[in-house]
Amino acid sequence: MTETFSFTLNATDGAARTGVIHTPRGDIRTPAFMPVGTAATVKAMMPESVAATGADILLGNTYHLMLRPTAERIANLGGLHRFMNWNKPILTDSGGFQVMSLSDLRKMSEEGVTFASHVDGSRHFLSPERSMEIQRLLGSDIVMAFDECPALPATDEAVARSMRMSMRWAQRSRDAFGDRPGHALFGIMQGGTNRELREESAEALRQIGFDGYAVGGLAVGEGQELMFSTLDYAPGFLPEDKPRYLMGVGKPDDIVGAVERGIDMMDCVLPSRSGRTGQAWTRRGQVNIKNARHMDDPRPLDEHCSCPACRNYSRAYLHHVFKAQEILSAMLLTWHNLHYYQELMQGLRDAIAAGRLNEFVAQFHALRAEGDI
Ligand code: PRF
Ligand code: ZN
Repeated sequence: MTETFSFTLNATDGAARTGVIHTPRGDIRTPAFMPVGTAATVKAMMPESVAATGADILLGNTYHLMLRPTAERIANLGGLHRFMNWNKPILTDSGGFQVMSLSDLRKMSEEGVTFASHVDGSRHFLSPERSMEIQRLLGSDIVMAFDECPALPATDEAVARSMRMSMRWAQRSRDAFGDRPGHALFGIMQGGTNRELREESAEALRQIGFDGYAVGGLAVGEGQELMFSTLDYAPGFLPEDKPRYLMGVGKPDDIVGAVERGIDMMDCVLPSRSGRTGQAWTRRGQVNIKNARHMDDPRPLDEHCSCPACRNYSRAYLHHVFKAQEILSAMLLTWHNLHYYQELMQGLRDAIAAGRLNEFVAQFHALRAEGDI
């Protein structure tokens, strides 16, 4: 195991890349999908089961953990890895994005943001400095800079003003993070769907210097077409020798399109959240297990899937436990969805390494077009 953080690029195919992020807590194979463990748990999954799906890294949230059980309590209990029994790498988001989407009574200034907790209404403050302190207390392996993510659509002027503040916050995040061997700090590019603003943001981040770079501010209501057209140029503004992380993405076809455009890491609640609402993701697209057509179906969800839900249970059973509101329903569907996502990432990594990503993507779309059988 290495004691430092580094990124090795192993192969490229067009704009797509495959490599390994080395951390003291283990390697992260890229392109990587990070399951979301918001409240120190990937909902409905034991951590060893998350690892069994093939995940090398989890995402945790500054916002949720600072409110409950608090970062100081987790630090006193030995840090987030020990607290939640996950010994592989953890990336933590910095909090600003969740403040804007979840909290009440927000008040934003150059200094930071004050807000009321969505849990109990208590008042809190987040700034670049406080976010770096919380992520240090949690023991996060990959720390995200504190930023602001404007909702789209927004005027160029509003996006530019917000992006420039995020770049000043990026410098403050860098200064507050300091030098922590083995831990990485990622900057977050903003700038909406405006090419000049993306370029300006990337240049500001490169000047500061980070261990990796995120593309923030996408998948916030602009639609897949605009997201992809932004990803046609935005990753290219970032250093080639550092990982590139697209935040909060996405559906399987979003992930494939992002990887084709040079993205190395992604996270999304979709596979875990869908697992709790009866939605399964398979090679043939989405399957709604609630549908009555599954009631008498003895076949597995996907006969080619090796996850426990597909190996040991019928569609009829998965339909039944969902309808009966059994906890096992969320467990099995979440496991399947995370397994499917990780298998997709392995397929992408193998295809890029073999220089046959185009074929892989064509097959991915062809099977989905056939639909569920
Ligand atoms: N910034 C941060 N977290 C995020 C985003 C962002 O822009 C997004 C945008 N899709 C998701 N999560 N800090
Ligand atoms: Zn399965």
